[in-house]
Amino acid sequence: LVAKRRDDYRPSDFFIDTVDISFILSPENTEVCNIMEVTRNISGCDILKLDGEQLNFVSLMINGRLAKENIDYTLHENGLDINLDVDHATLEIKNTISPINNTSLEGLYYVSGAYCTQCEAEGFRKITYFLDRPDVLSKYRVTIICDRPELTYLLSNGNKLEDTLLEDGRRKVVWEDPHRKPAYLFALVAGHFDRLEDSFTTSEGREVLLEVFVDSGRLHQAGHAMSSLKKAMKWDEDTFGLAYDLDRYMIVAVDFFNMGAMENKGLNVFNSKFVLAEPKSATDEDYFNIESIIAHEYFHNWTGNRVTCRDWFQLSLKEGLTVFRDQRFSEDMSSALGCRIKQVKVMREHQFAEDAGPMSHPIRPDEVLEMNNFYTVTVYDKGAEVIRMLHTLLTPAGFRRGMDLYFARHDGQAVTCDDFVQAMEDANDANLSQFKLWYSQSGTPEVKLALEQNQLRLTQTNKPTPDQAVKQALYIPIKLSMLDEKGLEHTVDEEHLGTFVLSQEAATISLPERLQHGVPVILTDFSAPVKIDYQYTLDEILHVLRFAQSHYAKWDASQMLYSRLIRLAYDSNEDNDNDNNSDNNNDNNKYNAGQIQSLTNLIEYLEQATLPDDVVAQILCIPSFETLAIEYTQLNPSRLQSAHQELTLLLARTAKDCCERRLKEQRVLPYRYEQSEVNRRTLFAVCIRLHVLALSQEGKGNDLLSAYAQADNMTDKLALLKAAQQADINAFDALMIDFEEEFGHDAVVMDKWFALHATAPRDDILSRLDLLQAHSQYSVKNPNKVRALIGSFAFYNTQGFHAADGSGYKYVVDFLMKLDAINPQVASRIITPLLQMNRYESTYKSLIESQLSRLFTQKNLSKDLFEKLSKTLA
Ligand code: HT7
Ligand code: ZN
Repeated sequence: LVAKRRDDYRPSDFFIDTVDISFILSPENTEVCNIMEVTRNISGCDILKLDGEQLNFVSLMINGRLAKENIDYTLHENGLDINLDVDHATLEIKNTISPINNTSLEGLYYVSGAYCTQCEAEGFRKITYFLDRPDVLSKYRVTIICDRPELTYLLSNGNKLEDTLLEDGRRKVVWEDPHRKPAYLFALVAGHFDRLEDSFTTSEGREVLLEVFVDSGRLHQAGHAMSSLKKAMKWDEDTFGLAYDLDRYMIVAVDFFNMGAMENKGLNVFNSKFVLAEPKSATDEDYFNIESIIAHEYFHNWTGNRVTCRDWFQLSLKEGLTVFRDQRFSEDMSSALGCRIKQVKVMREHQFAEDAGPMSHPIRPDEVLEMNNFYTVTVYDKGAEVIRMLHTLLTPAGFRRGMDLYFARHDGQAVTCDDFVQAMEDANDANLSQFKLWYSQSGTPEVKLALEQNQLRLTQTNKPTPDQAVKQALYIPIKLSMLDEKGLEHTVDEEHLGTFVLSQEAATISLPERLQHGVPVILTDFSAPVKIDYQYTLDEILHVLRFAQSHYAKWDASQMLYSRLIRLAYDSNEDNDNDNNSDNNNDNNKYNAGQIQSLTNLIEYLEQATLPDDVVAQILCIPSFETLAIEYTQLNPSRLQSAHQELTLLLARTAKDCCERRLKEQRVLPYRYEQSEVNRRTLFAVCIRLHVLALSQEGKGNDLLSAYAQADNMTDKLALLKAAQQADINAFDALMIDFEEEFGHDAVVMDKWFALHATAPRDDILSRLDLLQAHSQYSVKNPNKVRALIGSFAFYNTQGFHAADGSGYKYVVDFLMKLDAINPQVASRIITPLLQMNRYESTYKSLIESQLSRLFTQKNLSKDLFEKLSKTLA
């Protein structure tokens, strides 16, 4: 197994100008006939090396002549080498594939009565022999022939040219895509669907037919996806001047899909959980995600499809940029603050951990063994943060100028991240050479802040990561201000724009006298993807909470306070672990009066301030276990879990009256997905959870069952279920039975049920997981089910997964041994929490290590797991 390196990029020896590909569909044996016009690109090259995997070769014709094996071509495990010493040729390749046996869900697969493709990154080579690389752009004509009349739709990219019933009763449909595209954007879907139709007239006057295809009986759940699509189309015209370029835009929702969605040209394929919604089955979060993912795939039409990646190392060119675009869209459509907090949580909970682990890589990786392993939070979310910094530094108008130039220069091309930054530089007459280090340097920078009499001193540290020993100083925009003793806020950067750029290892900012005892408000809005180190006292944190003007800064202060208190409890648990006589039961013992008072002060502030519901809700949320874990070395997960639980209980007691009052004040209206109602329900969810916890500590129950029965929507139902799961296990069991009775038939909703079971803190969790794997709705071949059950357990059931006897680790590894042979891509996602092995205390580390070593010796291990295990165990 040899990794590919970014530096080894060479242009393709040949191009494929046109593809005329026909499919005679059959689940066991689909016949593929692929006619290509090929042009030589590099003179002197006389072998055309086509990629091909898991294909049954039938025949090859070169310019109408039947080619002979070992004379005209050679076949090998990964493709077909054709001797071709000409500048142009027409090739006709026939092969067969077996979609029903394709459980990897990459290439063409057949499941639940429908055919579907997934070609990004390198799946087209599982359909036919091809130059399966993103810098080979071709025009496609696709013919689909099917002998099953019950498959109402035979779809592919572009415009439909023909739809005929053949004399033998088979149906033939022909599609043509006028835009040149890389093979990864090819799609074919054939199945029986219900169809929702609408239209959109673009700013250029094009009348576009919009179609959403869903499983039959689900049409009433497709409306939100359709209206999200129209909003996205309008937003991209208004914000970036980008209009749609085909007469038809199709979205198909399927139950079996490895990822969230795929931006195939004109024919997006979606995981059904990111399309289907109605109030009784989808939460506010589902509504939000659907809107943002529909937009994300739509935005790819320009950032990814019209201008694509030269090679897969450039993935962030399209993904970081498109995530940034969908984030801006969501900020405009809903609550900008709520969006930003969600984004920051993803960075702190997942991306920082990836950067600190064995898979650490820059947003533009240098070395890749299995490309599917690099669709990561680093490439996507840190990539979007890098684009966001450009947006901040160049201003929105400057950023737009850069985008305009990027499209003017590169429409129809396959380009690099450097090309993108060059357009930004040229359009703004800016020098971004140091900024570009963000593309090549991995790891999370730490910025230390010190208040030294008359100045603020900022120092950045970029620690070595497993992939890169040497680091350089980055160009870091830091939103920064100072609060004086009275709570007045002042800018302190030289230009007084509120953003200080730290471009060297260290820098100082001088402070006027009145600020020399002030309190810094730092990294507001998470202006750069860095960690901040400043030793606030608890009172200083409360000062920021009370007086900072930005709601983001207030929320961040609350998170600092909670993290600090959890650290205190963690350290005191360590003392107690070493002192067996101590009384561990009273949580208040972990804290002194001043520390308890800081929490009381926080609640008092919430009671007297008039903050919007969503801000209050966010401030009442303690950082997740995973977010906190990244701050610890030699982590003892069970001790951190106890410390987290202790603070949660203390917060529930402290906030009891506040939550009770806010719950009473709630004016419940029939469900509408509308921001003020979303904020109200978010606050309800947080308050009910804390309230039930507070009552359970007093030995009192809460009538969750009747509240659940009255809830008219899934958001409130799930809030009540989660409250019960954390505090009242009897009510939880009863509600889960009720839930299953009501929603047992709905695959998308049942994923929530599986996830709730998998994250329940109970001692018999492993036998529960066994039972759940035998449930009629569960299938190991369905990625949504695997993620909901085993993924949720591994990622979020801290107590069960980190059981001191190692049984949780063993359970997951046993499962991965089975899953890897079925679907390596999904196996490679589920393994993520185990990759953090080196950050745990030695007992936990060796328990994980022995399980991973066992997995590593498994026969026929996939490339996906091999790459991650070899780095982790190195
Ligand atoms: N470009 C698509 C995502 C995709 C993907 C995601 C995770 C693992 C493998 C993958 N192959 C393709 C969807 C998108 O980003 O819009
Ligand atoms: Zn994307």
